[in-house]
Amino acid sequence: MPTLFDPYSLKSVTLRNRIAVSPMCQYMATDGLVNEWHRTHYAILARGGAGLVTLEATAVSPEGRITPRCLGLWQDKQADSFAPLVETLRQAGTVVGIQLAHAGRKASANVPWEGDDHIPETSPESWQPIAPSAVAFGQNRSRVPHAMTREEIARVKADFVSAAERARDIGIQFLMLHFAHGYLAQNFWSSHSNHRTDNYGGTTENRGRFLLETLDAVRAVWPEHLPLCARIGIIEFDGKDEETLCDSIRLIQKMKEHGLDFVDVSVGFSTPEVSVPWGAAFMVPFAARVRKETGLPVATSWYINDGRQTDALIRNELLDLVMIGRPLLANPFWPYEAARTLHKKHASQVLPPPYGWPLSRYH
Ligand code: 531
Repeated sequence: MPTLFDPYSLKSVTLRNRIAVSPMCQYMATDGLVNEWHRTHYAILARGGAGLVTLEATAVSPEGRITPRCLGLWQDKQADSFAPLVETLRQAGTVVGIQLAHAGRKASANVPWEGDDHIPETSPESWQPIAPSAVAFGQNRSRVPHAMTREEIARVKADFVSAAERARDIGIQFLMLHFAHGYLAQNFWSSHSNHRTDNYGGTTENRGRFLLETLDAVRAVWPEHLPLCARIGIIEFDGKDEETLCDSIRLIQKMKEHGLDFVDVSVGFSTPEVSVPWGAAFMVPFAARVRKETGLPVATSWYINDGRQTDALIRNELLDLVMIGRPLLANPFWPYEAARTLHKKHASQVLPPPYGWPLSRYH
């Protein structure tokens, strides 16, 4: 029976424990470049003891940014800005992952604390979002996207590939494709946003085509010995949940055949008309079902913040990793706290020596 603090191996990568830092947008970049904010923020998280630090949603192209403040990997100079950060995190003993993203019809937004809505079209800061169909999300993202041509679909797949190559070349070891949260891939997958009549729309096979083709293209450049993961919105909470779940599980089974190694189970957020049953660990039963029905290892996130509960999720083999987000913003030393209280571990077993040695010596 594994515990939260047993190492976890996937392909050639071994995490020191089963705690993963969930990708969390910082919206602090300019021109997609890593800066002092990111270096400090991620170093604190890595030094707190997590086994995996997943860098936030990083855009594969300029129009794929959620906001003007998102990180990017569409240029070599952006990769250069990531490289020392990756090295710092590795030295702190964590495996470094990254979430590659294209925001689709939710792109060109103000950062959450400045409205979280689309930037007005008249502003020079805004740009034209693209999506499978010219259908707006609604509510705070009501700008109508441009319906992608087949050339644009091919170009975005190529952008995912170039960004994956850059991530590989700077030593990132865990790649997560952002196929959730109402961003571009989810726009293709969901009939809320995909009204296409060509072979990228209509049937579930057609709506899954962009996701599978992007996966194939990335897998071809992402080393076989390194884990390739996707965060997938498997349910919308829009009233058609069992159907969406079954379709999503079939898609994931296909993705497994196409080389996907790990699923981060999440919510679709494809339409504002939903009632999400927010509550402690509410996505765990869905993640466990994906795990059982696909045989792939899984993680999930959302309101998982109690150490004992988290340990139980791993011990009961419902999840393979836990993605912790906001609790780590409140307390980057959450892994140390959990290790101490649950497993009577010494600080030196979780923290880097300059913290672990003194804390282990004088309790
Ligand atoms: C979802 C979220 C909602 C409320 C609290 C935390 C997170 N996200 C998902 C994001 C961006 C912003 C909001 C991404 O998937 C990039």
